[in-house]
Amino acid sequence: MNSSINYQELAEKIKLWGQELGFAQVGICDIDLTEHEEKLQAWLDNNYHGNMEYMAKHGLDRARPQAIHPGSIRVISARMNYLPAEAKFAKILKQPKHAFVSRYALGRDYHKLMRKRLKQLGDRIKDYCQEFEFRPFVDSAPILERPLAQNAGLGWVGKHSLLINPKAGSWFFLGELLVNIPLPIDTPADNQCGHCVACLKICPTQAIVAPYVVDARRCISYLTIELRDAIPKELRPLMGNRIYGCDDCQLICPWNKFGQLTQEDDFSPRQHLDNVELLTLFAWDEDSFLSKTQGSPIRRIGFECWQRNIAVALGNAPYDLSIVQALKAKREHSTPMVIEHIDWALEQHEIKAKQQIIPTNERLQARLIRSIEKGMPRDA
Ligand code: B12
Ligand code: SF4
Repeated sequence: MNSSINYQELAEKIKLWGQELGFAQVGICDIDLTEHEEKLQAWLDNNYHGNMEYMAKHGLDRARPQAIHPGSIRVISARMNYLPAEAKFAKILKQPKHAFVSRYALGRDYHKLMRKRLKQLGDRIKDYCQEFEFRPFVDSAPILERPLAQNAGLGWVGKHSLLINPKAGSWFFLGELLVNIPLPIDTPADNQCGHCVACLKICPTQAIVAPYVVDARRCISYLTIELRDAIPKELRPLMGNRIYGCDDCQLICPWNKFGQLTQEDDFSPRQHLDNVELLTLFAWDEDSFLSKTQGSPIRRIGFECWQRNIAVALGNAPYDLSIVQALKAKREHSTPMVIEHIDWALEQHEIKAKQQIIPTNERLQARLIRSIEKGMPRDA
């Protein structure tokens, strides 16, 4: 290594450059994740990854950054806020005929944006230090990003398994550079969840099966984004109007009162996705879906899963003839998987329609019985 480089000074510069490039915070840690190996294996052994084959494929390499990028000895971990102004969470979650799209997915896909900035950060470091080698990652590598960020002092892994920062909550993405120079490392953040279990309690599908352990197969984020097959019937009613991702465990987290808004215009909502009716989105055909979701993370789930998710949300909406008509119309030219979800939604509306009629009938019957009784002789 080049002894003329003052790594302490360089580490300070890196943090400053990171902020100039739009990162809310940058920290540095070593690559040792051995303490996570056993738990990661247990998570995989329990099949908590469901159909996410890429999780099982890389196995314990996720806890071994050097296996992904040989020669790495440090990780530069960075976080970027994504919450747009006026997030309108509660408002939309309370309106069952509106679509709830997770707040991270309202605007431009973060992967490209963050990777580009991380590459710019890497290039700046390279200009300063010739022997510097790096590889930027944002979700793109099988690597435990949250434990690394915790070790780099960016926050702690909360009971919902997401990284929480004491001054910024959890509404941020993570990304990192694996690097080959001996930068000084930061102090890992302390866990401050305490006795709070609000996220475990609020989760609509009870996906947080124990503190710090998420069974992805139950998580609405997995069901709406990662799963390519039919959504298990027993979980559908619990999904409400959430058609892409879920924010509930973060919404309830008391640390998110310190949540910070994004500085990136690119994360601003597109296509009014922060406040749009389910029927408007259900009316999109495949061409509209592809053009309207250009550059958005939503595009990667594809039109079929998009329709599947909206069909479930429509099934969860209160009875409405226009919803029933839209479901029936779409049924004519949908794939078998979407048809199955549409049929489920129609069944829900049949049940709701009956429930609306039955109470009226019961009331009428009761009135009828009362009037008959009144007109009847005492000994009848
Ligand atoms: C796969 C994945 C998912 C899956 C699985 C979630 C999960 N918890 O693993 C699904 C699709 C469900 C998902 C959902 C979401 N995700 Co996601 N996801 C990932 C991804 C690609 C990999 C995560 C991973 O490695 N999981 C494997 C498991 C084993 O990891 P783990 O949960 O940390 O495992 C530990 C615990 O299980 C614990 N453990 C296990 N057993 C036991 C037992 C005991 C006693 C204890 C104490 C601990 C313990 O030890 C394990 C090892 O450390 C990361 C990016 C990355 N490369 O890290 C993004 C990432 C974690 N996701 C992210 C986001 C934003 C989300 C959502 C909020 C999106 C949304 N709004 O819908 C939700 C949140 C749901 C939730 N509560 O987790 C962000 C999180 C940012 C942050 N602030 O932390 C990341 C980092 C992406 C990014 N680059 O920004 N995600
Ligand atoms: S994202 Fe939603 S479904 Fe997934 S663990 Fe959090 S609250 Fe539960």
